[in-house]
Amino acid sequence: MLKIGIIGCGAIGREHINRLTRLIPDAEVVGCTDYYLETAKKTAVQYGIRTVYKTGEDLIADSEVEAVMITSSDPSHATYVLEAVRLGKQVFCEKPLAQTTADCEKIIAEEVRHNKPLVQVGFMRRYDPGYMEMKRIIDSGSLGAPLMIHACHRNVFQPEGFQTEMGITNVAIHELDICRWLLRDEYKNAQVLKVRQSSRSTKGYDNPQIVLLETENGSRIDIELQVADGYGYDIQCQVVCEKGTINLPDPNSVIKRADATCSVQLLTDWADRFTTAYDIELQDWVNCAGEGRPTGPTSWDGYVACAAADALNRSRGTGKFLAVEMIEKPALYS
Ligand code: ISE
Repeated sequence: MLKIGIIGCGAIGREHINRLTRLIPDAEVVGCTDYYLETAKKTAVQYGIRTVYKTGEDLIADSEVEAVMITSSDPSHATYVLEAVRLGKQVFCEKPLAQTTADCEKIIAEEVRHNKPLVQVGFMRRYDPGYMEMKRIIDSGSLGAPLMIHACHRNVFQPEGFQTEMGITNVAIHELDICRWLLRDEYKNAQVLKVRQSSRSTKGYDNPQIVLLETENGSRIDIELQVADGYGYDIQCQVVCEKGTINLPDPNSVIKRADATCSVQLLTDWADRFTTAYDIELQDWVNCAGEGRPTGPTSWDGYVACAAADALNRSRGTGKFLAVEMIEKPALYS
């Protein structure tokens, strides 16, 4: 039984608590905390969690907590991850791992000091059956080398306080991880473009943006990023290979024929799109972290996505591709 403490009881935190308590028999959520203590208390009552901690640091320090799940606000992730790793605890951290590459490097240095990976980053798309099948086909070599990826990440709306840079660090970060995973390749250069703006872009942030990436092997990736599309939550991905193309399937949906129209309902909430992936991801983390050997996306993967996001955000308005700068990969992650 893996005893887990959760830092952050917002939307994704409660989703994960729900999964851990209802679907995963080998997991026990023993404690929780939140920036808003009332939220933590309510969550504890709802899920029968016995301890509510005043701070994330208190939760991490308690010897009762074997593994820490971090689902707090993006800017708070790095401090909690670092502290938990310092104490040698298993960590699951929602994306992004950190806001800066400097913070990712501190986490990596701490894992190197322990001589083992302790962190799994919440890049759940790697567990999505659609993406997994795409990867299987690419890895089989049956379609030849992958040459390009065309992807779209479209959200219906964003909460108050959303900023242009978050389009990369909070939203397109999923593509920054999944594209290099699909291609087994690393990023060389990155550029973000501001294109004709949607009339729905009234809140001061860029929408849409186009993300362009070039890999070490010369593959090209373009990602259309809409953070307020007004019609649905729509994730598309096409990999163009030498002998054919592979497309991410849309989620299953009933096809309705009525009023001389054939229609398929689209999702609107991102939390509903990758539910199977989240289920598999958490089960996998509990199995592997319980045995002290997490096998999912590592701090290094979190770092690479952060380095690419950094280059993209720095490139905005320059009209240039910028190099994705990274430290040498420690042997630990090979
Ligand atoms: C959210 O955290 C996600 O993970 C979604 O995939 C993304 O579309 C959304 O914009 C993020 O806030």
